[in-house]
Amino acid sequence: MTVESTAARKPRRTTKRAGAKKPPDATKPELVQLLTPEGKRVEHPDHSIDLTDDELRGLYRDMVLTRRFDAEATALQRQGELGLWASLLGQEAAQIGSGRALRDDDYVFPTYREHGVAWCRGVDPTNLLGMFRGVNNGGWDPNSNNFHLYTIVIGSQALHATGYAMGVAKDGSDAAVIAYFGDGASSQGDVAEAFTFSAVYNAPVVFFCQNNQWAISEPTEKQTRVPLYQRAQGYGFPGVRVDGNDVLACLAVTRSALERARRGEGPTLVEAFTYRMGAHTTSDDPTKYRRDEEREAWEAKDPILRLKTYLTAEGIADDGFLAELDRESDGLAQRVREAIRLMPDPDTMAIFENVYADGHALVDEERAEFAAYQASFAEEVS
Ligand SMILES: Cc1ncc(C[n+]2csc(CCOP(=O)(O)OP(=O)(O)O)c2C)c(N)n1
Ligand SMILES: [Mg+2]
Repeated sequence: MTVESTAARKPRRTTKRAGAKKPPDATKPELVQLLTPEGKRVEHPDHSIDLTDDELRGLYRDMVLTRRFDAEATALQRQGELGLWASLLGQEAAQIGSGRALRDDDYVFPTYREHGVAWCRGVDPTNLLGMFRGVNNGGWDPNSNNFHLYTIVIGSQALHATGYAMGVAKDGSDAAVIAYFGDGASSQGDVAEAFTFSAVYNAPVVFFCQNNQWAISEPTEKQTRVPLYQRAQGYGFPGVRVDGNDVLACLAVTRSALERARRGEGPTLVEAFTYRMGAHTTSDDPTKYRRDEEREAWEAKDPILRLKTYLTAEGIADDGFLAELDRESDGLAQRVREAIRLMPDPDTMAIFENVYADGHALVDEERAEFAAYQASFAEEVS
């Protein structure tokens, strides 16, 4: 066979247009990345970003302060000041990138780990602590910052966000809504229903799934056979996987998903591929179900370190800026410690108080049962 005859039998290749997209390969998940783990800026054909030095330093500052606040909260739980804490360690870029993509009039429906998004919305961090101490009714006024209350019932806020987004569209506003949930939540029926409703009603909502690889002790392999972002295709809206440890990519991808929602083109699923570097909560011990090497591999992709490397290499952040940020970080830690020492102890009977406006027989029964249970301890001690 001659070279010519082989060539003649090959299918004709079309001329490659500049910017022409390759069809997605379901076996190879794409990952939008604009900043590599080594701190190098790279470009992506569909997502670009152009930020001022001030904005870049701002993203770094947000991530550093959020991590410091989170570390302080974990320590406060260990010191008996909080009943529980769910750390966001490792997920700072996913939360700050997406949080800074939002407009003030957009509305956020978080799960329980979105301390970085709360920070971006201007929710006072001490309110988060009050909620985990059990001394405020939910934590904050959702409408003050368009940041809904933390939602412990896994996946339910995807439906709340969808309904809210349908309402926003009916009002004729161009605000968008974002729902945060995890890889584990993606298996919930509520999330599937939210995907269906938002798609058929073209709701202006962004589903921001932080795939931190674990749902307590269940790995992502137990949630899905396909990369999570590909699920969107079956519902008829786009899905995109972004490097969740790359704050620039998270900002760019969330911005374009929000813009799409504003244009009335409906929902987008963003899968932020990241890692929960800490325990699920302070009640959990991850050494029981995952290997240290896994965490070490993700530490090399640390979201804060890679931005620091980039900013210092480019001369965007100097020693003076970093030293000032250290001081600000210490100040924040001191402020939250002082605030929590002023908070009262939780009233364990208070959980029965704000369930129904007019009371309820079942709640009364439960209150009485719990009071008797507590009294039984008092008798044992005396
Ligand atoms: C409806 C419901 N089922 C089970 C639980 C118990 N639960 C609390 S957190 C969690 C895992 C959630 O994992 P994921 O969605 O990946 O979020 P992550 O905690 O990793 O951020 C489960 C099963 C719950 N809170 N609500
Ligand atoms: Mg998870």
